[in-house]
Amino acid sequence: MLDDTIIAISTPVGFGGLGIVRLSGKKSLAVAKKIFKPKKRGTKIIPRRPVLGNLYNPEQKDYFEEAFLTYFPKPYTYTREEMIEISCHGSPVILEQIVRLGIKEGARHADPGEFTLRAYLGGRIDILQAEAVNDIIHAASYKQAKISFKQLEGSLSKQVSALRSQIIHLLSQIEARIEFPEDGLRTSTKRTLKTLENVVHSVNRLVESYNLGRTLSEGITLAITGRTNVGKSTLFNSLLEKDRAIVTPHPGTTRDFLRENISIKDSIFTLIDMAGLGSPVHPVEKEGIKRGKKLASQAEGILLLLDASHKETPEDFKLIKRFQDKKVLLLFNKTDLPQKMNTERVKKRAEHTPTLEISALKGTNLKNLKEKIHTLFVPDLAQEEEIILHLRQKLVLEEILDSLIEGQSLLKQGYPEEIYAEEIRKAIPLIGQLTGEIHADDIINDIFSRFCVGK
Ligand SMILES: Nc1nc2c(ncn2[C@@H]2O[C@H](COP(=O)(O)OP(=O)(O)OP(=O)(O)O)[C@@H](O)[C@H]2O)c(=O)[nH]1
Ligand SMILES: [Mg+2]
Repeated sequence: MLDDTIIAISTPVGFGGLGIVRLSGKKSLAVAKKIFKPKKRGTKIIPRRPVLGNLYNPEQKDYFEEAFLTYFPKPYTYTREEMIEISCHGSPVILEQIVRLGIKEGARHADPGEFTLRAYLGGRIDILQAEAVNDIIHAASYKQAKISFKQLEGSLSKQVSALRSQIIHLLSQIEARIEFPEDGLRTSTKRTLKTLENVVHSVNRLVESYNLGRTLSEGITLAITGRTNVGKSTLFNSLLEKDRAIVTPHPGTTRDFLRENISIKDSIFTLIDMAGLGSPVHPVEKEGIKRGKKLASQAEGILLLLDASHKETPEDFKLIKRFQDKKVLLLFNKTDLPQKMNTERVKKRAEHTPTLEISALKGTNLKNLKEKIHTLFVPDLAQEEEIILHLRQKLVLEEILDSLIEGQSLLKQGYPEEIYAEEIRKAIPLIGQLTGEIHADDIINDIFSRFCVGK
């Protein structure tokens, strides 16, 4: 499979200032030379230096576009193979023509992610780094992009490899005890247990970091909730800066939920507008409320809206209580109207819940609201902490954790070395699976099928 030469458009589908076609494989330069002619006859193609020329259609014996060609000789390329980049106008018609002609001249159309797959198969990056490539492209926030960049540079791979060394070291200690029980090599069980504890701790931290990783890569879900008519949909629209949800003066306007993304600073949030949590009059409203409650309970954060132009009611307190175990921002809305609500009393009942007075209709305090949403709901990252962004990685790490914990427990119960070493040893191939050193076709296919063609 690695014998052939692949070609694909690497820039997004559509019109653009520039478009890039890439080739990778032995015949890259030969294929490119058939369809690209330097402006100045006889110009030498020097590695890594763009050459200006014209694109040539060998079938019609005609030129059809101006382009830059850059030749990257192996092995210092993205794929570790010979590579060519053709950069021209971002016209889908022209880009597709280049690919078609390239195929005519002996290249094959690349599969999704095949350039990166080749980088992996060529040993330039491991699977963790390949996943990071795709994460950078699809980053939901600047923060996540930076994490992925570090992982592409190998930060996570290094940590995993340190983990493997620790486990191998531990196993060799145990094995020495098995083979030379009488020797001076005897390490105390206590010391083995201590090392094992450290390893368990670091694997566990990685597993737990996935919660944060998921939030960073998928965005943070915020449910806008409250009683009917308090201004949820108005706030939803104001935050989105578009007239997305229907707003009317009648309670029970929103029934189905709406979901839209906004970005605040470096992070993406998914806002959900939903039916007001009141006493339903209509069966549709009832269903809407049921769904709303479920969405609110699953959301990472709650924007709980109260109407400050009305006196507080027992239902308001009930809602505050319902969400007391969640991350809540309490919003007093309609502050442009004469205030009837005793906000101090409500704040007291809401205890430590942060609050803000706004007018969703007039846009008052919305800037502060965005600031507050960011500080409250975006998790803080310690710079040096590694974050897992993929469920796949988390699941393998959990299996590693299981085997280590099982070994730990057998050791504590006084089982012989052979028995608990066996459990700990199970972690080694799992680490190989995590980094892609152990090649499993279905996993590899699954990972690369999520890539764009041309990457
Ligand atoms: N004066 C004033 N009116 C507002 C404000 N926010 C919303 N309203 C009005 O309150 C009414 C209800 O607003 P919606 O945004 O539909 O309220 P909702 O909470 O989505 O209502 P349901 O979907 O029925 O639960 C509309 O007439 C809005 O114009 C505000 O900040 N100030
Ligand atoms: Mg509504």
